[in-house]
Amino acid sequence: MFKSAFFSAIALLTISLSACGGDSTPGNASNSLLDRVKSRGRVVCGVSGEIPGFSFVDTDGKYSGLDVDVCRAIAAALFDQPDAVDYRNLNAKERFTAVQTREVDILSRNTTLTISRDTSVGMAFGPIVFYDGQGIMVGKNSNIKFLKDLKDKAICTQTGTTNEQNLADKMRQLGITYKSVVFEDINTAFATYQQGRCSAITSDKSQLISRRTTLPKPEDHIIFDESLSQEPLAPAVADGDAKWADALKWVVYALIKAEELGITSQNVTQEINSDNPEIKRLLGSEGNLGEGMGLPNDFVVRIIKHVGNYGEIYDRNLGPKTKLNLPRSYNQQWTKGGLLYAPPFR
Ligand SMILES: N[C@@H](CCC(=O)N[C@@H](CS)C(=O)NCC(=O)O)C(=O)O
Repeated sequence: MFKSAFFSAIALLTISLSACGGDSTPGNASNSLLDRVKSRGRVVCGVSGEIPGFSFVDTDGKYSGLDVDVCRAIAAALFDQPDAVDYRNLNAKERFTAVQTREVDILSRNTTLTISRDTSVGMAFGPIVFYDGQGIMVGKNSNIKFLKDLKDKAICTQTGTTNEQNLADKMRQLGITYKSVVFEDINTAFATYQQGRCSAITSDKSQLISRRTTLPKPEDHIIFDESLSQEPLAPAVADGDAKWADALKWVVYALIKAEELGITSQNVTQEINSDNPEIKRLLGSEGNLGEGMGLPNDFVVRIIKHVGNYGEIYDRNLGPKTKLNLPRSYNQQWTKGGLLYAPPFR
């Protein structure tokens, strides 16, 4: 009698604890990529490598860009070493297989989050790192101003992208016939457009703006104001590994939250002593949010110290001092009218 009352009291306590506190479900510790990556000491990141501002490899083999900085943030969180990343260049067609076969630990490559990719292609997406839309680029002197002007013209795009599908949908909807010229390689796609063998090229607007900077005369090309679609770009990992997916998710949210709270690479070491409880939890000077997910408690300090917050990353790669000069627009914090919003670090 006493025994069963004792056990029901314990059970009740457990229920009430899990109702008010954190999730008490045990993680699958042994099987997670998080543990394997930690013991390997390096993270393998799939990127494009061909898109300045997002992921680009220069002639010295050095990678840079917003997508690259997501990889660096993971490495900073895990190893306190943002350069402990091995990059793999992946084109649009090969990217998902590379995640499924574990050739890469993370895909951080201008990839649009869609329902089918999330549910049947076997990806688990992290938070959106760039809100984009699909655009059309044409020669300035081409007299092509609207989609209808592309009737029966050739349009270049890349295979295995949402762009290829969106263009088909849009033109079918408008009843406009056109010639789809599809490439696996982005360089061939842009070279073909540049040689005038396509009247237009379509891709995410950020990519068009980025690649336009690499054309001999960028000013000779214009991008339609109109967007054909929404392209929310997000990093992803293989489905079925909640621990690894959580690490990616909260590393990205840390970048966003740090900007919201005014924590930068310049002030992060002072902010460790902040009186603000939210900052204390974020930076691990109070609580054990990091340890709870298999990361060091100061993982956010490591990230911000080495890589900066989202705003710093944006400015460095896409901001007014770069060739791309992309306005923040939707990619601004929610507190400033944008869509970036990180859930509480609690
Ligand atoms: N966001 C779109 C497009 C992504 C995409 O792969 N775009 C091409 C340009 S059209 C690209 O980035 N290619 C780079 C490469 O192949 O390295 C998607 O996820 O399908």
